[in-house]
Amino acid sequence: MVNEVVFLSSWFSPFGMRIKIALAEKGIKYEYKEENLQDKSPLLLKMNPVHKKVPVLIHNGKPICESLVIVQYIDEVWKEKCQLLPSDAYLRAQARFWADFIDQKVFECSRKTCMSRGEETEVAKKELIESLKVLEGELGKKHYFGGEKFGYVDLSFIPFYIWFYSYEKFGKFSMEAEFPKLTAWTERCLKKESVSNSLADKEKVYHFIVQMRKKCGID
Ligand code: GS8
Repeated sequence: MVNEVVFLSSWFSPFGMRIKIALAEKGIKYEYKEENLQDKSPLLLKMNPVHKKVPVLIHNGKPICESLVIVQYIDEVWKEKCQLLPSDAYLRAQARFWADFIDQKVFECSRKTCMSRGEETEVAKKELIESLKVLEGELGKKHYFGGEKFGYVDLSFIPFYIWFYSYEKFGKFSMEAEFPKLTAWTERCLKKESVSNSLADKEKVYHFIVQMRKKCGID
């Protein structure tokens, strides 16, 4: 069977980085197309007409949208190598729960922490610290969120590492002091080439956010 894989994303998208890591973990060859979100390509608009967002994976001409859906698709289609979701149904449900928590809670309050000022930043920062504490507790003494092996929850969360530097700058707190377990977990994840080769530079992301803040009139 032919396996033509095209991947649309933007360099700064943490959601896109999930797909990059999954493709690297599975050793899948693909063509990467960088999207300019200020001037979206006809291909992106055709392949994701509902949300018009990256990432999109196009497998043999058929689009799959939403990063967590894409990762699950990759795991099901390329199932021989390096399973990302657990095979046990209960553990699989738990993994999906935490990935959803990362998107619903962590992403939302981290975006607000970096893209606000004054009182609004303080409220968002408090919520961000609370949700990261929940993740720190869930990780506990484990090596990775799923246990001994890097998996779906790790892959869903590690792209936000590139924002940690910006959390510290805008939220004025130290990730290492507040979250020693998450910090050690980050270092473990970064030792994996699939991860380190897929993440954007954290300072470049910080400067991008600084520009976005100016554009949105926050600074
Ligand atoms: C989020 C994708 C997203 O926000 C997912 O794939 O998991 N829930 C989705 N993509 C952003 C870029 S990253 O911040 C995007 O494409 N934005 C374009 C727009 O909003 O027009």
